[in-house]
Amino acid sequence: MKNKMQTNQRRQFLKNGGLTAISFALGIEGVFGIGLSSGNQLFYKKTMFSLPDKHPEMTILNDRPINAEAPAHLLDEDLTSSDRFFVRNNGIPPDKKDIDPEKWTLTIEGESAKQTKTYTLSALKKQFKTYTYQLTLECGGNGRKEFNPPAKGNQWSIGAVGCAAWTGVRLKDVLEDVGIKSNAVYIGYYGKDTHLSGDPKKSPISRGVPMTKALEEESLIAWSMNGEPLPYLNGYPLRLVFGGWPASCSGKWLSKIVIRNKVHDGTKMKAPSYSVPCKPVPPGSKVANEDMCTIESMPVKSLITFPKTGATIKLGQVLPVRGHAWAGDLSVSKMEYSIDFGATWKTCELGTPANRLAWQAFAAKVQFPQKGYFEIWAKATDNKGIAQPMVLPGWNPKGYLNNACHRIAIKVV
Ligand SMILES: Nc1nc2c(c(=O)[nH]1)N[C@H]1C(S)=C(S)[C@@H](COP(=O)(O)O)O[C@H]1N2
Ligand SMILES: [Mo]
Repeated sequence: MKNKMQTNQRRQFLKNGGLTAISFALGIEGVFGIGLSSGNQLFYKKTMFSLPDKHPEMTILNDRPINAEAPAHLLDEDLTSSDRFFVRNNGIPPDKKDIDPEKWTLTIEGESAKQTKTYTLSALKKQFKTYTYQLTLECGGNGRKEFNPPAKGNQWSIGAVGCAAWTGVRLKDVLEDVGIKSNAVYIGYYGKDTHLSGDPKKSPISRGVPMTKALEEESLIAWSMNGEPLPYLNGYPLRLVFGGWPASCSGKWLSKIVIRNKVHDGTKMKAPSYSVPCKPVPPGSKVANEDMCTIESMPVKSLITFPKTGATIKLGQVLPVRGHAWAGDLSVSKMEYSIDFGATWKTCELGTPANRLAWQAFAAKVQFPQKGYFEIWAKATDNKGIAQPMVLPGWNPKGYLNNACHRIAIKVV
């Protein structure tokens, strides 16, 4: 059974003729005429309706399950507002009217838990110290749209990423309160969302992280985003947040955590889900599941969030350019831009992260040598010296980990 919100959205889709009709009605947002039809997110599509509590300019990729991303210019803020934070659902969220934060509970159990213990949300808040961290979440499939041969799944452009201030308790503190057996290797989560089929025995997604990541100081069980309760579509009232790892590890509508004595084997934990070939393969290859490795820390990446792609500027004017850069478990140590398709690079100013696993701001003042069409490309380098590739990195069957340089179009008149 679809819940009411789903039904309403579905109806709205039908009214607009569904996704196909919407894509025909798109307007190119750039201020100047012709755009590249494919390639690197130089022009944005605009959908004609919006999701509850989400910005009207969010791009909706799917309505069942709901998947929506932000165009780059919406991500210009230091911290991503909740109405601009992407949504990646694998199933149907619990009905909003059935969620009572007063009655919400979290159970910790599993082979490697010393006991089974259930906490109410208010007990979590009272019993443990509260922490706030700015943590970057990016879907493992962000950038999938560019892969060729194409990969099935949500055709994310560049906006399945955000950095917010998350408030909650340390997962570590709660796990230690329950007691962790010495043979523990992994944690897995379960949420209150339901499988698309409606089968209550099936879980839409149940992933997790190795104990080392689970026990990091910044790994949170969070109830708040940017000082407000979590947005409904982002896991209200409780979720996990593991900055720097595929956001699929960060379980929403969190109701249970299992401490496992082996790698968690929940839905979408095994290859090919959230996995890439352990060694590089030619584009279009078939890869056996046993030759795939689960994605852990995400690669270095950056996004130009100002100006909006398609901006026009007068020759001689200085164009302020800015954005964010992040690097999974690492930090970003260098940020560069190019206005000649990567032939030459100049250094950007780069900020320090607010805390570990937060994205970093960058800025540059850009001048153009002549009138005409230009692109600004941005390239981040992590603190191990690894930079973003300029073109699509290693093809993989499910289209994960595209961290190619972001580009925007500029017309100088
Ligand atoms: N319970 C639950 N948790 C979930 C998901 C989901 O469908 N159900 N999707 C995962 C995936 S694939 C991603 S990328 C992130 C997205 O988090 P967001 O929707 O808050 O941006 O949530 C993860 N946690
Ligand atoms: Mo994801």
